[in-house]
Amino acid sequence: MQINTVPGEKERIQYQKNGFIHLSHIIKPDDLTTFKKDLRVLMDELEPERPPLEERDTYGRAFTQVTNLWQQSDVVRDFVFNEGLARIAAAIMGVDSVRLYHDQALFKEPGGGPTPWHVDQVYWPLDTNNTCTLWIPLQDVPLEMGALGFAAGTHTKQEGRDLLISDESETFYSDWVGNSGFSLSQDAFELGDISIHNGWTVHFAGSNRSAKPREVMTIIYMDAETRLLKKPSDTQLVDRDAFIPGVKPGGLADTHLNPILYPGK
Ligand SMILES: O=C(O)CCC(=O)C(=O)O
Repeated sequence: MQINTVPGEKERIQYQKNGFIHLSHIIKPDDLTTFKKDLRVLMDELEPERPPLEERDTYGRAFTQVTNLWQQSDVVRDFVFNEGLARIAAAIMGVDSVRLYHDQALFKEPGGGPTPWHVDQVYWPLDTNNTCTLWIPLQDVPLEMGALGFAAGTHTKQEGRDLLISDESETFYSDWVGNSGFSLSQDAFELGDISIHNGWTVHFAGSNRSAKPREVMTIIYMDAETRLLKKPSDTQLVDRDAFIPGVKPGGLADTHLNPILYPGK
């Protein structure tokens, strides 16, 4: 998969100001359609058996989530380790070099519920603000299929930073964002578009009111110099054990699960 676009200064400044950016026509649609077929086969093997939608809680209705798929398949490994995508992450954050934190597939089935307003980094034991997620839809995502939406500028604020994804985070952030004058952005995605958001940006996704699954692959990067927080929370220690195993608080996040993806070797 050949990625030729590198965000410039204008995009970097926009990202730094808003905490997110939508980039159009980054990946060739054919590459994504081929990847989607392989990922679907893998997800069918790995997806946990799940109760019907109406019996799940809010988080469970939002999506099916499987992490670090790159360890399961060479096709996914090639996708996640793509240097062009990692170069976009480095350029938009304005850092020299990025590592993998982890990947995850997020599939929102037809009828799947909204993804509550939340911030990602509450889960991450990372002592840096230079983290970002590339959100890569594997088909067009019109608004009614559950496009991602962001509250611009919230990545610099401290409010609600202890709230995990839940009905509580939804209530808190929808009130706060609604009453504090942040501008909201929720755009449809064409196949080939991606968005990038900072780990502290407040965001959500709508429910999937279409008849098709909304299949999305995400790659989460961090500045290659990232260290673990000196005092991670219990929740963050769960992520540490899964994604940066064995590293002590304060240590460099550089296990075999966190290769430097840009610059490549
Ligand atoms: O895809 C979704 O529904 C939510 C994605 C999200 O919150 C994220 O990637 O941080």
